[in-house]
Amino acid sequence: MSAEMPDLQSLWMPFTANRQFKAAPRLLVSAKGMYYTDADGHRILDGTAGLWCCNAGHGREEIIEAVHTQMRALDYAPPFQMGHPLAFEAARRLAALMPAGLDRIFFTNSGSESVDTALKIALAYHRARGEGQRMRFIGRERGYHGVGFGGMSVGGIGTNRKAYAGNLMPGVDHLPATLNIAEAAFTRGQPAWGAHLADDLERLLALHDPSTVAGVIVEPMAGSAGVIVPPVGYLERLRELCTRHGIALIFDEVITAFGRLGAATAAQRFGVTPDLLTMAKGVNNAAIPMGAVAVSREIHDTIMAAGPGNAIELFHGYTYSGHPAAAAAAVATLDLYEKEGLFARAARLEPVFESAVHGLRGAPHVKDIRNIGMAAAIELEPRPGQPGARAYEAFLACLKAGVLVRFTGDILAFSPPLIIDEEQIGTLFSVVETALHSVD
Ligand code: PXG
Ligand code: PLP
Repeated sequence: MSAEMPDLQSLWMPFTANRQFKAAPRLLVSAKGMYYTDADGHRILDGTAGLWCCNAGHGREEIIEAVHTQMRALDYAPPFQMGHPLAFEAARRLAALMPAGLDRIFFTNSGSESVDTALKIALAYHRARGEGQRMRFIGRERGYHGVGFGGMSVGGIGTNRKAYAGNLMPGVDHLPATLNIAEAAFTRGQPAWGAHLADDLERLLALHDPSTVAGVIVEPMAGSAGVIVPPVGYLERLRELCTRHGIALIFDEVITAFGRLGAATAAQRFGVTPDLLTMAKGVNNAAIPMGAVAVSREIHDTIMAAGPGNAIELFHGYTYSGHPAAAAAAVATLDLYEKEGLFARAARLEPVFESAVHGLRGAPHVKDIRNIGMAAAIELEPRPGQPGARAYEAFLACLKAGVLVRFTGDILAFSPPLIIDEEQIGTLFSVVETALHSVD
């Protein structure tokens, strides 16, 4: 190793096989544009935009400069009962990007906090309008909504819930996942099969009584579970049922917002507007931790109208809500997205990306390929008795060949920065193809 190896023992790494990692560490030491550099000095093409978050690519001078300038002027200001101009400006800019009507912005520091915030706002809204009996939430199997107790409860990934099962939020039920490889393998974009799965919401509402349900939360495209694209008509049906029964529809757009699907949000791509929309990651290119919730006027104004004018309307917030450095990075990032037309670029490159990933149909072990926008997944047949081993080995082979991909279970996922070019898309998938040929 050229860079000195740090002592690895003190750090308990998140969502990581710590013992396996520490036996053979993989350290990134710098990044610029589409590439990371590892501790050995190798250049690595970023096929994942970090963790679905560096949508404008790495080391963007405009963001670095904005953060520096802000830190020199004002390092921190309390967000409770005080304010600073850039938080307001970041909110104004975000509001302008959101679907029409979702123009009130609450800042958090992560996707997990955004989800817990959205759930709390939904409860507070119903209470403020005299419907405090609405306490249930409906999530979806295979959904990922972060790791807070709220998000974990509405989430639908068994491994994330198992150890905590006895203390999850009460009053939560789940819709079925929409992925069905038998019915819709190798679908390009939205599957034609599966809109009827939204009818399960009607069944759950009949079971619990709709007047007890506060909110329905889904990822418009499930990212963590391996790029599960909504069937044609599915989100529309959820919207219709929530509207009919006075239930808040929450889209968790922590991954899908900021161009991943070729539009500012998945809501805009699919033409379905939720009542609350959670985001994080791409909000400021992941330069500084930040998340946000976009809230409808109706929900915001209902909560604002409750109580006397000197009362705190919502008993919720974080020490770092709208942190000056994060807000500066957000404004600079939104400028970059706009100046470089990165959402439109993602839409333009989608067909190239789609045909490149589907070109791996027929490669060894490939069981399904799915994609939308600049997101795609290749699901592998698990090696008998060793679930996850194939995808892990393929991930390692890609890394060795200079390409970073994401693996989860036996799924490889791809979500490059939106600045990727056609040649780099070609390199990404040819490396993956070679890697698949190299694993048993
Ligand atoms: N909701 C959604 C839809 C997410 O994708 C979160 C909430 C939580 O965000 P924070 O910032 O608290 O991590 C996420 C995060 C992966 C992967 O590779 C995905 C996420 C995080 C880490 C890895 O699938 N999504
Ligand atoms: N725990 C303690 C003891 C605290 O004092 C605070 C905030 O003041 C928190 C947790 C919450 O921290 P944050 O606002 O960063 O979420």
